[in-house]
Amino acid sequence: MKHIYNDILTSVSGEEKQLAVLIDPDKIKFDKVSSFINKVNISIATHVFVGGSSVDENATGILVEEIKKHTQLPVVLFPGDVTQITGKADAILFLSLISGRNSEYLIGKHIRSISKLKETNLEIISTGYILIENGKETAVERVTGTEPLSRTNIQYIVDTAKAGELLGMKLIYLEAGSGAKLSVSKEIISNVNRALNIPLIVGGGIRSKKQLENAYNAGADLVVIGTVFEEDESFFDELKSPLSGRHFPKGEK
Ligand code: 1GP
Repeated sequence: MKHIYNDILTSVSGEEKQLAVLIDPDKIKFDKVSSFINKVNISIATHVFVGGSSVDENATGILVEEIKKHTQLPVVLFPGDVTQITGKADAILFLSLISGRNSEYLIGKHIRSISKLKETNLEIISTGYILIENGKETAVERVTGTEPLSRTNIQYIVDTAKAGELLGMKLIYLEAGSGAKLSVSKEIISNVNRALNIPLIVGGGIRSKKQLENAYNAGADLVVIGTVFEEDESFFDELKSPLSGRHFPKGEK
């Protein structure tokens, strides 16, 4: 059943904060998947995202199949390319890189994905993907050949997110980039959240419980964390009890 987006909406209106653990198929050892997912299961994580900037063809399908053997959490594709589409997942973030001006990542790859998507039963969730500068070059920049948005031009970031919503996108994802030096600032998150009527995802460079709480308190509805779990699985131990997170109203501007 295709209920993942509705579940996100329900959590947002119930003021529940959500956490996605991002697994990059190129960075996890296959024989470690079950123990890793067991840690995800006893943490506050609500979703498993799977994807990366450059992933070997077929690696995603094999990995998702293995993940699903060990968890009931929804597995959502966060693909860097068409080759990462697999019907073994539950849903896909159908990402359009609206911070960039590379037509391939705005619409081109999407067209080429249709024949593959038609063979799956994936829930397809249209997502406006916005890359924010973080102090060092990210894989997204390199792979897509696009410039991130300046962290200081907050109004432009807000307007980009709002344009995505008005184009009919169902989620906005503010991305600082995997392993970012600077995560997306509280000021950016709160201003974008206030302008939107749709859920807001934030990711990139979040490495501590404090940063996670800050993102929630600024208005992030769903936070994505990858790198810190790859480097130190003991971080899961800090994420076993619910985190505090104030709720900020949407659609104020
Ligand atoms: C990257 O937003 C995600 O696309 C997660 O970033 O790996 O820095 O947690 P990290």
